[in-house]
Amino acid sequence: MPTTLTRHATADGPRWALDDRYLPVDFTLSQWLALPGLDAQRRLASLPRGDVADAPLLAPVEDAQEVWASGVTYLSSRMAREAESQSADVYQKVYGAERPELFFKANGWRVRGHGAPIRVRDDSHWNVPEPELVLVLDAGGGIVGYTTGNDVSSRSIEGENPLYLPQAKVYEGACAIGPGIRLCAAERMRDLPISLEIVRGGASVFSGATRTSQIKRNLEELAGWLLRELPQPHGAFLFTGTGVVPGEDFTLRGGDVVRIDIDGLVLENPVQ
Ligand code: DO4
Ligand code: MG
Repeated sequence: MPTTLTRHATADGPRWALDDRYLPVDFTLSQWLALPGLDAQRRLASLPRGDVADAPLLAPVEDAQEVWASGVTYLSSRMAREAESQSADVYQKVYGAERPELFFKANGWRVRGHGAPIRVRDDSHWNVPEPELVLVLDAGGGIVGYTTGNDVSSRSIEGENPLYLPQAKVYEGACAIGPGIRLCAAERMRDLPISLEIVRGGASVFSGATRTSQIKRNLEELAGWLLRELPQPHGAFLFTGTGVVPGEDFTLRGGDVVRIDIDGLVLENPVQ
């Protein structure tokens, strides 16, 4: 069965590939994700495949997909936010509540791919990467695969007031996913290793790791909440929260390189 979908910048425009071979020019993620439950992987496997896909990688998302994120799904994320915030109880409440925290992160066209620069805000003095499993959902909310994501965030802006969350989380260069979409069932995502490494001037300045089994909620539950009153006819991407939080003395700097590895699917981005 096929395993990885990637998107490439060819001379004729963006083109999808499956396991390093181009799919037909008219293949779109939107159309593929629009048909929920019809054995998505088999439909892909039956498509003809062409030349080796050697054009540069793009983020594996189209303009039509929205990218959403869930938060405070790991205990470590709750603890870090409680410590930095003037309004600590909101994190405790949402961690224990039935309804998860969900927030809009990016339109597909704004997302950065593997190798593309990410950014920190000029008006924020405390900034971190957030390494996260990102679910790829079909139009029915079914989980068809995952990709590796970086929910780059301002801790100083969110810490000042939780109502500033959209400014802490949604700005140019704050969302990266890639390098491709690994096609697999949710069952295979329940205990994946996630690691984060930040390199500065050739030396590692932070490293940390967790596993997706530390997520407090199940993945189908998160997907279900997202689609509850918000149809996603072209499919959608859903970040599942971070479980790796650098210490309070750490902030990202221009020139850093952020490397996130989820079970071998490695997303690397320089900080602009
Ligand atoms: O509550 C703020 C955002 C949480 C988040 O992005 C995370 O836990 O990953
Ligand atoms: Mg996050």
